Amino acid sequence: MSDEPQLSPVEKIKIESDYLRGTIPEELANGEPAFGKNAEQVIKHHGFYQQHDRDRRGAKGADGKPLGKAYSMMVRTKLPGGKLTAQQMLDELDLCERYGNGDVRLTDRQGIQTHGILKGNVKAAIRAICEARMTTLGACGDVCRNVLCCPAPYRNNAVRDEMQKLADRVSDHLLPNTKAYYEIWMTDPETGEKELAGGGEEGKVIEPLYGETYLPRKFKVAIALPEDNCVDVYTNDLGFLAIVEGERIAGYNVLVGGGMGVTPSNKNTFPAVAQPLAFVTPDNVLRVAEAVVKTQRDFGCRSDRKRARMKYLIHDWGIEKFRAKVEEFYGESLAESRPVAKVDVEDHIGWHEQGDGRWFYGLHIDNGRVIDRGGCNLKTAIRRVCEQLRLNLRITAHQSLLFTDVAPEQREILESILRENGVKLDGEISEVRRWAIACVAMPTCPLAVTESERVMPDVMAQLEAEINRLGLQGEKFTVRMTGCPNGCARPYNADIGLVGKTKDKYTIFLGGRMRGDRLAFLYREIVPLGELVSALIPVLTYFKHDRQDGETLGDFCHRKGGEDLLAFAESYACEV
Ligand code: SRM
Ligand code: SF4
Repeated sequence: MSDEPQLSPVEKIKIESDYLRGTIPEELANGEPAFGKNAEQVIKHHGFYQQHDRDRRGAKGADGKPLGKAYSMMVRTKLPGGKLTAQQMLDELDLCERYGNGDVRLTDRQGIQTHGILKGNVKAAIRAICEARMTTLGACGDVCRNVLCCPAPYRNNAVRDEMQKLADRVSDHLLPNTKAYYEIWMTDPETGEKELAGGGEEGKVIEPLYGETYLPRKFKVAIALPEDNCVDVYTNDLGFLAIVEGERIAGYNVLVGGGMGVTPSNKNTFPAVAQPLAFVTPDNVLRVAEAVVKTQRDFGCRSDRKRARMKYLIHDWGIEKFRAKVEEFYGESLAESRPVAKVDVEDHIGWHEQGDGRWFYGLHIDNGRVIDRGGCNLKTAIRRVCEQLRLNLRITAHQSLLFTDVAPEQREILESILRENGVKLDGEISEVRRWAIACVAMPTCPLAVTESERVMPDVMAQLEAEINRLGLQGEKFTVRMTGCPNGCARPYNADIGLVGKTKDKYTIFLGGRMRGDRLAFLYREIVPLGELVSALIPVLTYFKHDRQDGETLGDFCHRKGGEDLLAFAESYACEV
């Protein structure tokens, strides 16, 4: 018997799928409400997930019999650097109304999700996205996902435009090459004609970069500036931190091995922040990206999907061995990373001059949900802005939206459309809410063990009241909540991370920071939802009284450490 570890079942499914076709075409035509087990894995590579409505779990019909799972699909649009036009946003809004559950969800990777699409409508939905000149290919699956990039459209120097162009180039370069996507989704159902030519040329190896089994796991790339790490570059498998000299990009520090997911039952899993690998000039970014991808492709773990992300390969090998292998693929040795003075973060909310006579407006959106509810007609407002002003848009990695290229005379119109629809402007949103994000969780995420997005507004309201009482409303810190330990809202490098642990109970992490380059530590476990804010009050009180000059909440918690914070919390409890 061979000593080679057994391939995980998903690896076999990928091999048998014939470059991501699998049984999708047949299953699209079989009239069933759901895809089968194997196809469920393959569809992810086409940019959608099979889900079911967890609020309806266990529901019974009038005859008292269980109704069974209410299946639907979540389709994710990939937008490198978060860029889209007014028309593309309108197309997404039409799509969610025609085929989905009526709202769209901006993600913390600058993408758009539509939930609730029935299997019978998924082809029409993906076609509509492609016809709007967007794609879902590579939005999910074991390939390079949406490439993040700072969305701020400052035009007074070329730096940010160059980074956005790079995001497009990296995204194109790492795009799967298979024709399956176009065959399945873009073939005219009546004529059988293919409307878009895609995939490899005849006679060319189908997937020259990925091969037939693609990558061992998802692979994430981000591009940031040290003075504006708004995309949380350190949580990505591969990061590019631009080194600017004068008004031009001299090159990029290459960071590797970030990732947030943890499987509590597997002690060999952990979150990690990316570490420096090398410095490359702009013309070598694609080459080095390819070399890193090939290293993960050939040496990443394919037997255990819980340990298949690149962070584990780097952990097991050490950075030196990893660098040596990347250099082999790269074809020469890599230069050392350049020193970085200071990493900072902007959220780009509010009005900003672009530097070309125009403006952009950053609109905070609570947890990225674009919906009309509770007197706030956000979806209607965004629709009207797009129809009337035809502005360009960019999604931020904080689940919010920038309206860009606003002419001075359009500023007032934009604000009045938002106000008329009950949408709060930047000055009306607290600092803590501005920086907070939550993952989707219930009712669509199959992996959620607790609520997240749906309870976050309430947690925020409680926290805002306490912060105001303590006079800390000017403080800038991140609160991030997830409904399970997979870490979709990046809670493990935040000032405060609230991670769903078991039904209605959370683990509190403290001591990360906005810069995103440090992991938080576990502070308290199994805290009921209703006690989360009261568990944080002693920490905030201690911070208020014992912080050093200019110290942030995350830095304070990091300096004090868990034991000290817990001891203070105990004495605080005795006093009140
Ligand atoms: Fe995520 C899986 C939602 C960003 C780590 N994530 C999922 C799924 C697809 C559940 C599933 O596998 O069936 C969730 C769908 C819920 C739903 O109903 O919509 C989901 N992830 C999200 C989004 C929508 C969260 C959000 O509220 O914005 C984000 C979509 C981004 C996008 O446009 O592509 C999202 N996920 C992230 C991030 C943050 C990031 O990438 O910057 C992470 C942490 C970084 C990382 O990858 O390590 C993240 N998601 C995961 C993991 C853990 C991966 C791991 O290595 O262990 C899973 C579970 C898995 O892959 O098995 C997961
Ligand atoms: Fe689902 Fe967990 Fe991700 Fe939240 S963190 S969206 S619950 S997988």
